[in-house]
Amino acid sequence: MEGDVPTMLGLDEDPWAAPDMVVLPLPYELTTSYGQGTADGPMACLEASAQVELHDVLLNEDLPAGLTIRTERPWSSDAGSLLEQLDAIEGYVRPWASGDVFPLVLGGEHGILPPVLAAMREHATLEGDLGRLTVVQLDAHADLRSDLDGERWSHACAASRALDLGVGRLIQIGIRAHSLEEEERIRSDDRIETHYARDLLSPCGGAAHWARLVEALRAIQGPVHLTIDIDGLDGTLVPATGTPVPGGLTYWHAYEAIEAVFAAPKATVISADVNEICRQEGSPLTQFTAAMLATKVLGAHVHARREGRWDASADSTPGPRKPLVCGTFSGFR
Ligand SMILES: [Mn+2]
Repeated sequence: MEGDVPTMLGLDEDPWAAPDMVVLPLPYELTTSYGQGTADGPMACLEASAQVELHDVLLNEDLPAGLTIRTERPWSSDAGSLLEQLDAIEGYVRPWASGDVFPLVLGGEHGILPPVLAAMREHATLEGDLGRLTVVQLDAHADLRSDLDGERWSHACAASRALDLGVGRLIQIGIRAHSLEEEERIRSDDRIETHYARDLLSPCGGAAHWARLVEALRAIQGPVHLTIDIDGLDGTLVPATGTPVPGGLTYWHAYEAIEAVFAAPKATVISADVNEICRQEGSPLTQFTAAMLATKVLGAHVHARREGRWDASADSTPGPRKPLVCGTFSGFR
């Protein structure tokens, strides 16, 4: 790989090979409200990924398991307005959305979700209609506010804006910090199914709640986007993320949720993101945890391919792909 961008898992990459999986570093930080540092998060995660074991127990082979992973140049944009930046994110992801490659986005704040989904509308299984898509969200926060301090495109509104774009179903896991407005939205919008951390991790009934959730994940049908806000994990595991929250998922909860979604016999996970990654100083724990989850996503994807749950619908184009010009978000002006 040219330049100073580390590759996913520290693998040697041939930039001219046709990729099966693409890792898209998306250092976007415009509206993060509390912590700082999501812009550097994707780089920190890629660096940490070199220390992650290549072995996934689902595969009898080390990653990349005979497939090709490409780490793209990080997203950047000098667009002036927030909406133009969201357009630029959509344009950065779009070349990887046609269905020949599995895209894994490393963020960046959760505000990347709407433009990533807008790009994925081009996927062959969606044919432009996000109503067919199920979004599975691991998160401490519901991200269902209508706005945060007047900003509709804040990371605190990511799930609201995804639903505005027409997403058919939203399954939330690990939620434990939300407003009354968000709770009312959860109750009134039948597209939303929220599994609260207090139920999933209850000292008495937690295991039964968790088993029901895993069953629900395995019953999903159709195309899925998996969005993992690392603050869905307990704050002790990701202390450097923008808003770490106690009372969250263990590593094994997140791991099992990822495996369950990819193992759903009637679903295809078409894309994923791991977001709100920040570089932790003095210990690599936050970025290493993010890298472990990102690697689990790739391993689960490879396994799904082997089980016939990935239909590469177009021939993969070798070589680099240029961002496309997209205008979904500036159209909201
Ligand atoms: Mn979030």
